[in-house]
Amino acid sequence: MKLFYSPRVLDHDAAGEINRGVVGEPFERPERAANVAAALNNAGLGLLVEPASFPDEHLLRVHDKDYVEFLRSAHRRWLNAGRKGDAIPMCWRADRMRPALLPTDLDAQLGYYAFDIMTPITEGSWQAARASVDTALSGAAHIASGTGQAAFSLCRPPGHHAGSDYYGGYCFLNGAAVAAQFLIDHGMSRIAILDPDYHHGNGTQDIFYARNDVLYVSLHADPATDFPFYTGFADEIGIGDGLGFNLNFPLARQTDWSAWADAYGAAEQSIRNFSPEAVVVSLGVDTLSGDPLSKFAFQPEDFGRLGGVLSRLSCPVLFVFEGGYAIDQIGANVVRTLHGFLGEYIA
Ligand code: Q9C
Ligand code: ZN
Repeated sequence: MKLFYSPRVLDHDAAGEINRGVVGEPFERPERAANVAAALNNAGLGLLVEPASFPDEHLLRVHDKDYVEFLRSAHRRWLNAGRKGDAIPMCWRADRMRPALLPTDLDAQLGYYAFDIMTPITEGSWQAARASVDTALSGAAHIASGTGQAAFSLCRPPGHHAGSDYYGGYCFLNGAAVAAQFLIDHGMSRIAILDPDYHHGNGTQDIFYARNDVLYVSLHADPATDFPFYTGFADEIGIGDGLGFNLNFPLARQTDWSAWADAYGAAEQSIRNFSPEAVVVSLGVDTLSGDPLSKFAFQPEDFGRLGGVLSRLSCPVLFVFEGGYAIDQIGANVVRTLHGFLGEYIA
C-alpha cells in the first residue's frame, strides 16, 4: 500500500475552538496528523511518501474559483484589517433575509463562505488545506496509474464537510471529492465514495448530488442529533441525473460494530450494483467509543474488521483521512483499518 503524507498539513493550527460556549483547545489539531504519521511509520506498512505538487486546475474541477481565492487570501486580509489571531465569522444571513450576492467586506465574506464557527482560518490554513489536496491527489494518481491497488492519503485538515463554495466542520477543501474527480478525469467512468466517518459528509454529497458517475454512500450519526444537523437524512437520494446515486444511512447514537455492519451490508450491495472502477474511502475513525466528539461504540479491534469488509469491495481503493479526535488512538485505529484491509487482521 502506498502512503502519502506532507508535514505541511501541520500548518493549520487554530488557537482555540468554542465548544458548548467555552473556548478550549481545538479538537482538530496538528498532532492528529503527526500521530497518524508516527503510527504508520511504526507499523511497517511502507514508507510515507511526500505528495507531488499538483496545479490548481484539479482543485477547480470541484471548488469555485472565487471560493478558492477567498481561502488563499482570507487570513492575509484579516491581518491587513488590523485583526489578530484566527479569522472567524461573526454574522450569517438568515433564511428570510434578502438573498446574498457575494459581498466584498471580509466579515461578510466569512459569513458567506463558512457554515459554522468551529473552523477558524489561521495563518497556515491555506498551505495546509492545499497540501491536504495534493496528498489526496497523489493517492488518486497512484490509483489512476494502474500500478497500485491501494493508497492511503494522510489528509489534514479533513475535507468531507467542504462544498464547492463553503467550509465548515474543520474542512476547507474536499480532498476525497477532488480525488474522485481526478479519477474520472483520468478515464474512469464510475467512482464510488464510501464515507464511514461518524459525521455525514455533506460537502461530498453536495458536490456530486446531481451526478450519476460518482456514487456517494455514507454511514453516519443521525443528523437529527448530530452535526451537520441539516443534511444527511435517508431521503436525500440525489437529484436529476444523480437520482439514486446518493445514499445516506443515518444511525442512532451508540451504534456498535454489529449494528454498523448490518447497515454496511446494504451500503456494500449498492456499491457492488454500481460496479465502480475505484472506491474512495473517506476514512474517519471518530466512530471509536470514547471519541470526544462522537457517540458511536466502535472498539479498537472493530477497525480491523472495517478494513476487512472494505477489502471485499475487490477494486482499487484510495483511503483519504477525515475525522477522529481521540488523539492518542487515531493512529493505531488507522493502522488497524489498513492491516485489516490488507488481510493482516490484528486485534
Ligand atoms: N464543538 C470531521 O469529523 N462538531 N468533522 C463539533 C464541538 C463537529 C467534525 C462540536 C464536527 C465536525 C471531519
Ligand atoms: Zn467526523
